[in-house]
Amino acid sequence: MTLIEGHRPIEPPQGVAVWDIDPYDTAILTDPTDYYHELRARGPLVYIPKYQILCCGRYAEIKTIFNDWERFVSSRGVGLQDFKLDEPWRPPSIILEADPPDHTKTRTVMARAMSPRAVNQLKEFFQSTANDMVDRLLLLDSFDAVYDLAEAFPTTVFPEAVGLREVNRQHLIDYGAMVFNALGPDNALRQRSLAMGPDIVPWLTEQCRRENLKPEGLGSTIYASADNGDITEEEAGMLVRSLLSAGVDTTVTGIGSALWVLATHPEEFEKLKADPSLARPAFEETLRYTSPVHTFCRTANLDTDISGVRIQEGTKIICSLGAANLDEEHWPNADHFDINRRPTGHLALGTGIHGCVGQNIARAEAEAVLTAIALKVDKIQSMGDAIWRPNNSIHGLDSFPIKFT
Ligand code: OVV
Repeated sequence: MTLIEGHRPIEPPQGVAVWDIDPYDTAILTDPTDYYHELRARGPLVYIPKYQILCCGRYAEIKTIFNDWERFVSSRGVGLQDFKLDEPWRPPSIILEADPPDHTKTRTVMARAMSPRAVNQLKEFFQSTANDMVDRLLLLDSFDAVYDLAEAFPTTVFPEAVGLREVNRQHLIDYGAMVFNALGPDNALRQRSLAMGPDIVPWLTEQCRRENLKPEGLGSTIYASADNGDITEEEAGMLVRSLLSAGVDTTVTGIGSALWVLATHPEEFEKLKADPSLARPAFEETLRYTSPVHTFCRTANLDTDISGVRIQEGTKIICSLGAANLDEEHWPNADHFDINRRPTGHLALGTGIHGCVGQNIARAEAEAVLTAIALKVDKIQSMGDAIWRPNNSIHGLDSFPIKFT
């Protein structure tokens, strides 16, 4: 059997719209809104000839798929490759790319390490770091929202929270980009990212070892779960790898997109300034409105159906979280950014057993940055064009010159 992008190609199921488009085209990855709209409009599921695969952009169906891990598994990979048929570029994640019961054990360890209590102990450090960073940026005539803040903040606080002894900011960013690009087709984005592997993967793997982690930190908390026998030493290293895979580019993108959306919606920034306690709801609405992780796939592990469509075992479904978060059927005035919306149930952090395990940390980081800005900055002035950085699974800025006054 000839695979396409590492999965078994399927025929279009009865009654499903065929749409001749490449969801991983750079033009769509950088500016996905029209694509999201048309994907939802064409039906609950759409067949994409280029990859002979199904794609889903509606809130209701994605919610169903994500909440049914028994039918729609993660262990066969959450990108286009089916790990049952094709070898992944790195040993699979033992939390992201796993199903119960294996997943249950690793998830429990990670949830404990990043519990609300553990994250509360980081909040003061996050806030003082954000305050200092914003104070320094206020002195500049202009700066890059991405390099100088959205990347600078998480790559300062997160490695410290994990307890990394050695920090290489660019390696952390590039590794995250690699992990997320690898979930897509073998296009230029994926190839260019994976080509960095030899420069980055050995370094990253080394930092996951117990002796390279400070005794205080999330990393060492995970290794404590090896000491008490919940997981093996090797599994602890793999879970630290998961922290570093999922914890950097995601928060960088969320914070960057928050800066973009506040700079381009000054009336919303005024609301935040009038009540800085809106920092969290403002971030939540940013997540809904911009969907930092735009796509994850699932694999049907049996013959089944969704909304009356027959799905064969082995079918990959591209789930467009970005489209679902703008679905007018679920969100009144979906394409309107409103920091007072309280968008409970958005899918930017997933839903179900694989819902973001680091969401407490992500929210704490963003809250610290947005609170500092709300209290210290009068205006976020755009000083040039926002440029987006295409990635097969992440939608975020590449650069955006701004000024704080
Ligand atoms: C949610 C997520 C994204 C990327 C990588 C991982 C998890 C991981 O476990 O490695």
